[in-house]
Amino acid sequence: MKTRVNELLGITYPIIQGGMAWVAEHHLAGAVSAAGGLGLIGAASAPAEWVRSEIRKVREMTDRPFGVNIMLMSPYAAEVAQVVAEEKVPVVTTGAGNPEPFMPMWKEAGVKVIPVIASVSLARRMERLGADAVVAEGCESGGHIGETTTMNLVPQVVDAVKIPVIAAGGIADGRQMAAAFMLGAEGVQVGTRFVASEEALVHENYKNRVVKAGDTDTVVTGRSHNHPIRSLRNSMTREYLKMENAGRSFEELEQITLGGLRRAVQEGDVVHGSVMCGQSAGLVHEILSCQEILERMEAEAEKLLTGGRHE
Ligand code: TUI
Repeated sequence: MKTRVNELLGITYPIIQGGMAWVAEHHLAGAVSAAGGLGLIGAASAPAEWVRSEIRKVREMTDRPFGVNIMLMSPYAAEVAQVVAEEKVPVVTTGAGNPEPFMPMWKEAGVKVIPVIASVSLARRMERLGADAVVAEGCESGGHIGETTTMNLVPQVVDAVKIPVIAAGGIADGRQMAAAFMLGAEGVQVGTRFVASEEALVHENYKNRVVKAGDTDTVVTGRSHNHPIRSLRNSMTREYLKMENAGRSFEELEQITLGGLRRAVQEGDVVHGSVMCGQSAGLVHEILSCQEILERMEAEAEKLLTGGRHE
C-alpha cells in the first residue's frame, strides 16, 4: 500500500505508532521504525534532555525514519520543540494543543510537521501554516480525547484539507485500517495495539488488562472540567467519577490521577493507577511483535481494499 504518507515519511507501511506518555520510549519507537512503520518517542511531560537521549537511542537501533510526539500541555514543550529542531528529528507530531508557535522553527530545520487534531477548524489552520499532514484523532482513542468519533472526523477533515490525513482513534486491525482508507485517510496512527506488543516496555499487568478488555471496558473521566481522558475502568476511575459527579474541583480530582499513568505502566498498579487505553482494546487478544502487528494490519487492509473478504 503506497500513499502520500509512505512517500512523505519514507516508510514501508503507512502506519504510525501513537506517541503514548510513558509507553512510547525508544524500545517501542525503534522497533516500529525498524519494522517499517513510523515509531514515535512520546515526550509527554518529560524534560528535554530525556527526549534528546531517547532520540539518540532510537538512532542507535535503526537508520529508518522516526519521530517525536510533543504533548503541548507539558511545561517542557518549548524546550522539547527546540531539541527536535536541533537533533533534526525527521518527523514531529503534536497533541493536546496548537503547535503554531513552533512551526516556523521546525520547517526551517527540515522537520516534517504532523499535528494531531480533533477538529476540522484546527486541521484547516494547520494546513494554512504549512503542516505536512495531520493526524485526525477520533474520541475512541485512549488518553486525552476530543468530541468527535473517528468515523465522522476523518471524512470531514479529508474534505477540508488537501494535505494527507492520517486516521487515529480506535484503530487496531486491518479491517479498521481499510475502513479509514475508505474514508479518505492515507495512513493510520495506532496506539493501544502497540501497548500489547512484545517490544513495549510496559508492565505485564497493563498489557494483560489490554488483552483481556472487552468492548465496554473503557471509560472517560474529566468531562466536567473539559479534560476528558479515556482509560480502562478500575478503582481509580470509579472514585474519580464519583467525585466528579459530586461536583468536586479540578484540583481535587487531579490528586487522584497524579503520577497514576507512570505507576500503571512501570509498576503495574492497574487498580489505582491510570490505565489509559482506547476502545480498540476489545480487539486486542494477544501480545504480538511490532513486525507482526504492522504486517497483519497491512495484509488484511490490502486484501479488503482490493475486493477480498474478511475471514
Ligand atoms: O494528546 C493526545 N492524547 C493524550 S496526551 C496525554 S498526556 C496526559 N497525561 C496526563 C493527563 C493528561 C494528559 C494523554 N493522551 N491526543 C492528541 C489530541 N490532541 N487529542 C485531542 C487533541 C487536541 C485537543 C485540543 C488538539 C488540539 C486542541 O486544541 C488546540 C487549540 O488550541 O485549539
